Amino acid sequence: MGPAAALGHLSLALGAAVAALGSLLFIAWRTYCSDGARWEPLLAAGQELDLCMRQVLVLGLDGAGKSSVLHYISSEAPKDRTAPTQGFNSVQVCAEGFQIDLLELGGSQNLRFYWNQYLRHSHVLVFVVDSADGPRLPTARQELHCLLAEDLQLPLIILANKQDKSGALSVVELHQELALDTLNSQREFFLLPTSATQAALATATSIRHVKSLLLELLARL
Ligand SMILES: Nc1nc2c(ncn2[C@@H]2O[C@H](COP(=O)(O)OP(=O)(O)OP(=O)(O)O)[C@@H](O)[C@H]2O)c(=O)[nH]1
Ligand SMILES: [Mg+2]
Repeated sequence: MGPAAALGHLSLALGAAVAALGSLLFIAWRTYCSDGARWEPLLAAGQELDLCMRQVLVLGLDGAGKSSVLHYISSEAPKDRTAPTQGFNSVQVCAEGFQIDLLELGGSQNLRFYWNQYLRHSHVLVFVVDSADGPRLPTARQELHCLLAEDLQLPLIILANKQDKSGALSVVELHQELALDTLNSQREFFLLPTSATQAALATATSIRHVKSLLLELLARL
């Protein structure tokens, strides 16, 4: 085995170890000290008992904007800087009788291997796409369809993110690029244009729409 191949194996092994450690830390965190950001209304202590717990899985290639979208959903503000997610990133919000755990798994190639393991614990899948990253759309399409083949019913929200960028594909173009016409007819799916920027707060690309759609979908389950 050449040095390049050995390095490749080493980086894969390291990625797997980081992901496994991340999962363990997540479980420990959830068990002992869960206290994430809250969606309105804020709750008094003990009120959590009345809430329905729902998990939303947030996936997509690295750099698509998953962490930015989650930050925006929980705080209604854009994030100045985001670092690539190593392992997972979780945000908890409460709204309309639900406690919603939004769980992002990092999108780098070595972490995608673990994505499908979280599908069966989730109530909705949110798949974030960088609409301006044309060269990687085929990879996004392939990863999305692999996931969907694993679970035929999970409701799906695709976010056509970074609509503020020049050259961003429209939702119509993305519908075609992602081959959404081939999805099984029983699958409920939505394709929303988004932009995780302050300027988008008052526009049709607002992430606020994602919040209301999520609540609507979760209420139906
Ligand atoms: N212009 C623009 N930039 C965005 C938008 N959303 C995210 N970004 C930027 O894109 C970069 C990557 O965003 P992240 O949120 O870290 O991406 P991610 O999907 O979480 O990536 P991984 O954690 O590596 O899987 C950051 O520099 C963000 O500021 C958007 O809607 N518009
Ligand atoms: Mg991230």
